[in-house]
Amino acid sequence: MANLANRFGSNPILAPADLAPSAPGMRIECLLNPGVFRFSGKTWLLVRVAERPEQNPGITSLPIVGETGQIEILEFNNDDPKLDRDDPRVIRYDGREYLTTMSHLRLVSSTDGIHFEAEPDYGLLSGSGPLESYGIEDCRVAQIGDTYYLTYTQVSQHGVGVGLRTTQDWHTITEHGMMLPPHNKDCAIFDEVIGDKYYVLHRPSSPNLGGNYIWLAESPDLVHWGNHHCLVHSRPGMWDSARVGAGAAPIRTSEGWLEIYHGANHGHRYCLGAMLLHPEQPRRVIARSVEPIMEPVEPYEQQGFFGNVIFTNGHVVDGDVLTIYYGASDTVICGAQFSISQILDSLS
Ligand code: MAN
Repeated sequence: MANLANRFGSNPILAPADLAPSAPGMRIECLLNPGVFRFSGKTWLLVRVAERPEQNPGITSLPIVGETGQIEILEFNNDDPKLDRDDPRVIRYDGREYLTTMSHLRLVSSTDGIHFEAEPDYGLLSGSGPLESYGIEDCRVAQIGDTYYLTYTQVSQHGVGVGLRTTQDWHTITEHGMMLPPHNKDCAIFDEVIGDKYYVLHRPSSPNLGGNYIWLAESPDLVHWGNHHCLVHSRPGMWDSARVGAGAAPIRTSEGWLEIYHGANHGHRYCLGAMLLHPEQPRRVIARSVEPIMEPVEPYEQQGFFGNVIFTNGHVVDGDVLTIYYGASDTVICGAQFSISQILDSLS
């Protein structure tokens, strides 16, 4: 097992009880999958907060954003034969799918990168409009110049796509609508231009022919994305046999762009691996982890709302030290450090 992670001794660093629900009657079920950035001398997490109403016996209640923009609560009788509750994350009723929780994004900050506190002066980011009526999830934060680019999952009955918002001060946040249409998620913009182009990793799904693969696209202006190219597939029989998806923006190294990605097998076990992209031609994959660099082995990574999950979409880099923040079991937030040169060595 190629486990290269050095986990924080204080894991988990944030749990649902550490934050207040967004409204009376709501309960935070999960904190997960934070975007990460540095701003005003501190490390910040843009945490995904998944909530639902307090549950009553025999009834599944879930929130959606109604047409007027207000949160509405839907209720389903657990005995109803049309109700399928097999997956804790999604229910199916009469041919339609709903998320059991609704997610918004919340800012917390830290001076030491380990102890995080709520930032009540900064508003929370919620779903808005018909393409985000089931919430917003798993935001990557890229910084280009003094602008932060937020790419996140938009969820609604219309499908799962990638939304874009930008900000410079985290008080005024501009919405740019849907950047990549369904089905697409796990979208990470590179923090630097290569040649004269912006690049992005993304993860369209093509379930009938193809799969859940990581793609690369380019843009002259961060608005128009094209020249799509499929970078890596899931690999039959391996730890990433069912799905793969990018983490945060790739890290520039002396050997190329190092991307930490998640891979899951058909048992929904989510691990992390790495791949190395050519420094000038990022569509060339130079190397890829045969074994995961991090697997769910700690109790908090194996048990929770959805167990056996390590999912990262945010990190900070200090020289050779890569600090990732990750969602564990879709329930709590944790941290771990890696040596970048050790990851690169594991790829050769
Ligand atoms: C999907 C996403 C993630 C989540 C994992 C594991 O990839 O919804 O947000 O962490 O599944 O449930």
